[in-house]
Amino acid sequence: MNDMTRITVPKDWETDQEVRWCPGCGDYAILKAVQRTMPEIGTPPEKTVFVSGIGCSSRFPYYMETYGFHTIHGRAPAVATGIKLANPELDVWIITGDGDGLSIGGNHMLHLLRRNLDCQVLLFNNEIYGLTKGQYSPTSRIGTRSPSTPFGSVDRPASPCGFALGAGARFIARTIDTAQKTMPEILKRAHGHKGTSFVEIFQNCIVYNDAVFDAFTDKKAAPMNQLNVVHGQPLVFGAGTKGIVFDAAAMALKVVDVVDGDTAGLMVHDEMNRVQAQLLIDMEFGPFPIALGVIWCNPAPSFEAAVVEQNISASAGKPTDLNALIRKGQSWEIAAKELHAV
Ligand SMILES: Cc1ncc(C[n+]2csc(CCOP(=O)(O)OP(=O)(O)O)c2C)c(N)n1
Ligand code: SF4
Repeated sequence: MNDMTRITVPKDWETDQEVRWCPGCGDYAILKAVQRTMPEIGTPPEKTVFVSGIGCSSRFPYYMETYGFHTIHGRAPAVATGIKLANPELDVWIITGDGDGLSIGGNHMLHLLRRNLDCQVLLFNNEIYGLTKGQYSPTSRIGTRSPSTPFGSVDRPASPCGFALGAGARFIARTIDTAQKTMPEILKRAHGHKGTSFVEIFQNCIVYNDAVFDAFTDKKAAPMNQLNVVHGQPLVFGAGTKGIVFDAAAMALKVVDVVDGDTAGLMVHDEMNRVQAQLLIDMEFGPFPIALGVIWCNPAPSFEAAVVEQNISASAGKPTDLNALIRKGQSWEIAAKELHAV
């Protein structure tokens, strides 16, 4: 994050590139939300970089009027790390998919998160490989039929937020592509957080995995199936009729009825509490709603800040003669020899 602010409007963040997603793809709504939020964030486009890997979602940098890198599969974290180390003043956003970020790029994502590079990761989770025509991904549910799992997948899916928490992320949030009202606030919180901010966005792939999130995104189903967590507020859903308590004997969460709006005894969201974050992320959908919003936020020193500080202290009072440094110790000159005629 930096303090170089300039007034912009959403149009300033749009490019002249033809947007090449399928009509109805959830990626459009995310692009719209990001372009609407950037003016509020205030960093000018020339101080902003979008970095992606490979996938439909990873086409995102083409559509943002900022610096951008469409890199190689799963390697956006490596490129983003280089950018931030070279110029810590830049705002760096990583765009990735469940395949790009958790299959081929899972290892890189792990190290980005544990290092805590100051950047924002937006992981578009559509539970499928969209670009390559619908193969199952690490987040596909058991039984997902796809070209690579014609009889239904048998392996248990990974939870992006669970992975991020385990890897040491210090900011974890979850939202939905169509959540145009609440997503900007989450993006602003992610940007304001110093360190890696991990945001999972449920994104509908209308072509290869349509309606997979309908159980909680459908307008009618949403109130009973979405738990919007707010720091310092009791965990309430179902239009105020249901709440979450911590059953100390079972060491587990439990859904209870809220009678006459009495929320006493309900668990209160504490985004700095890691155990609570784990419990919210692990809630089994069905018996429990899905937790959305900022689930975990507990800042820690960022990677690039530590590297910059170390470089400054290591070089303090030392000569800045590169030539002398190269010639110090193990270096020698090769005497010119006459070559044999061929
Ligand atoms: C080294 C390498 N391996 C495999 C591929 C093929 N490939 C391209 S995108 C992709 C998966 C994309 O899935 P996801 O990240 O979920 O993005 P989506 O298209 O769903 O947005 C794969 C396997 C590739 N481009 N490069
Ligand atoms: S294949 Fe799916 S994810 Fe890719 S652009 Fe089309 S709808 Fe979107």
